[in-house]
Amino acid sequence: MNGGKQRRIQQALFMNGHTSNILESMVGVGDMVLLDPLTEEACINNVKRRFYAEDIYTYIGQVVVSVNPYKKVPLFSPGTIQTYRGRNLYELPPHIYAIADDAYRSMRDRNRDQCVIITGESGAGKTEASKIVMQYVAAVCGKGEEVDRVKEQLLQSNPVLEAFGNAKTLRNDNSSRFGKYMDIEFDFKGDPIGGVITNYLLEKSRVVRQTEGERNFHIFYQLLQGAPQSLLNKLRLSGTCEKYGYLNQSHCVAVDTIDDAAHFQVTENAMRVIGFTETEIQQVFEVVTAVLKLGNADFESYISFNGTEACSLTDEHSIEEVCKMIQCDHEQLKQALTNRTMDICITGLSERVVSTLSSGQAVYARDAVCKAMYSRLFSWLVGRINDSIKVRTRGKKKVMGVLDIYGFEVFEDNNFEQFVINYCNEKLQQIFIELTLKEEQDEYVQEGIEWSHIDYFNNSVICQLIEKKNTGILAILDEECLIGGNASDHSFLNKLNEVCIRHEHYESRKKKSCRSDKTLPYDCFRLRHYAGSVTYNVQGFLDKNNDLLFRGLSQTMFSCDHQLVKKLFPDGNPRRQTKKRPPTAGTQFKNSVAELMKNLLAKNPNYIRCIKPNDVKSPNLFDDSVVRHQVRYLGLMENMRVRRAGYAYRQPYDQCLQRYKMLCPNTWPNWLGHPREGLQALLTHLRVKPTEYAKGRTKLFIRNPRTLFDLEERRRDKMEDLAIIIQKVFRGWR
Ligand code: AD9
Ligand code: MG
Repeated sequence: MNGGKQRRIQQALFMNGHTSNILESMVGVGDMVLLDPLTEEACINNVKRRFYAEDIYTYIGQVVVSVNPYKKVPLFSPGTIQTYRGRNLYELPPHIYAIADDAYRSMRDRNRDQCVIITGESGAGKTEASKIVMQYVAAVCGKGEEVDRVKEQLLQSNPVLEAFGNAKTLRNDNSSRFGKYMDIEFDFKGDPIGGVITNYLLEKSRVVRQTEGERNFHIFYQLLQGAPQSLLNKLRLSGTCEKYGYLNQSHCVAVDTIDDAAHFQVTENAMRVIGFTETEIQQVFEVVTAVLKLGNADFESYISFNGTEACSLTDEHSIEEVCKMIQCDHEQLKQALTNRTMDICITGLSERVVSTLSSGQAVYARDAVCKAMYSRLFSWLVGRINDSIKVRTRGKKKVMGVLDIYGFEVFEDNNFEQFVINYCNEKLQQIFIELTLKEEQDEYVQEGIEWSHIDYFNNSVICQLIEKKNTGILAILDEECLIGGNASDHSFLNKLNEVCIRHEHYESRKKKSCRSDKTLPYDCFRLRHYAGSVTYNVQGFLDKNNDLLFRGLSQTMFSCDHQLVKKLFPDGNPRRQTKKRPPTAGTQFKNSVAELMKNLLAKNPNYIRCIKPNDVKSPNLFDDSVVRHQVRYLGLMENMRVRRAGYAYRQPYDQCLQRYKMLCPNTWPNWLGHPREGLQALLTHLRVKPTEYAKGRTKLFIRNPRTLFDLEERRRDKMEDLAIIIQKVFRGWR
């Protein structure tokens, strides 16, 4: 290492409070490719030692492994951001800042669109990591009034979406109950000019039901605990959360780690920064309140004059406040909740038939409209944020995408929601395999580099089981939904068992109780996911996949004079009625995930693999078995082996020679022969050992990051020397 370089690094490390760098780490190794021996035990011990030393980040080549510290660690500050700014990846201790910097500069200087893919199970730290990436990028890119406004809007989208889309679960007090992909768009200088957020399937069943110990979405508690009295009066909200059926059933209202009242201020302020008008903010809270109050409507059954079961509101006044708030006709809403209107086609003629609902069916209808209202509000919020942050200038954009999607989930009782969440995680694992394990090995073969294959589990077989046309689980589910009539969750399971039973990742669990309440035997099936086996309870699969709202209810909502509610139910417009069935929830999800994969594959990926140190959210416990499980299913060992056996860096000959040609008198200023020979001359001149590199058909491969690091340093020194010479020449001219 030359003196200048060493000084610079020491200075940086000193500023950062670190005593070591990636290559000479005091606590374990910073890049696990350097582990010796390369075993699972060594890997776990390494991250464990680093976790206890508050070094939560470790690399595997360019992949960042991040262990959730469950406490504030002194790794994040404006000073540390400046330390990492413009540095090479291996110069400083591992950090998300380093990967964010590398991605940002690669986008800005080399015109390569980037994406940051953050994976890991629920509570592993994905959402926090995504915010750290965004904060870093906001801090290092340009400044100026307009740029600062855009940055602030992009950053403030987080608290709004978290308030409406996150909730306390048993796994995580701030669990994302929706998937989020955000493209941040930059101009040619690398200044942010806007962005686009795509949201994926909100877990809307949470609006009406939560498991014991979990909560509804944060915003309900924020509003009740934090809204000023004047707003509460306007919304006619009084009393505590316990008063509302949608909040009191899970016996969990206050959470130690959450200050709902303070968060309300943050949410409201963020909405203002993004550009929501006061009227819009008021309307949003009216919709939230309407959901809460409608949830308290109750029904009692009676037998109607023609002998069928019917029901009425237990308390006629219970929907009065809701109707006033959303400006809805009281009688129409009452009718829509207690009756169902259907157009039945008899001998070619369409006839309208009205049937009464039992109290159970009315509760179902009430819950359905509340779920629809809330989830559509959420999508509207995303759309509204996008309107504010959308790029208004023309011209070529550079893009950096950040993906933070719900992590792999296994509960005691797993439903349709867990099924789609876990499917999405399978797909993400699939691109990780495609891009880091498979592609890397394929490239060595293509380039003719000597290579012994490393085995890994390719989960495409599980993705196929779920998404295959006609015979995949989602297709079978859709088929059952289309049949209507006698189709049920049970008949769906029968079909699954017929078609999938021989699949090595499918197991029938028919007639076995799979609920914690063992008195209720429900039908289940079990999938062997890449991350572990999960038993799914099929109850509700058809209903959730169908995702249909009785037409009377959507029409009632459309007929409201409340501007926002009306906007949320365009399907209730009698003039827009179509006979065409909307795609099912499963199919919509599958299509949007396919779109996401296409989008990610078109960009240069950067990975953050998040690990949860224990299952009890403790900052002082590193549970080996909990971590071992994650190390296995994240495929970290395979990742290390491929990386170790392979080469850290590769570049086409011509580009590589262009970058380093000034380091050798034979190649500077121009090399007239083949770039491959030019590079050979350069490497010989620099005395790089032949074991350190390999020459492929079109690219040069460099084995060790240190070699690359050294080349970069020499280049930087040379550029400084050249700059001084040029300055002198200019001065001489003057
Ligand atoms: V889920 O799939 O949305 O349920 P995530 O997103 O993986 O999950 P999240 O980022 O929400 O997990 O982290 C869970 C909690 O761990 C946070 O609320 C913090 O309390 C804690 N955490 C995570 N990362 C950090 C960190 N870098 N520093 C301090 C952290 N605390
Ligand atoms: Mg999250």
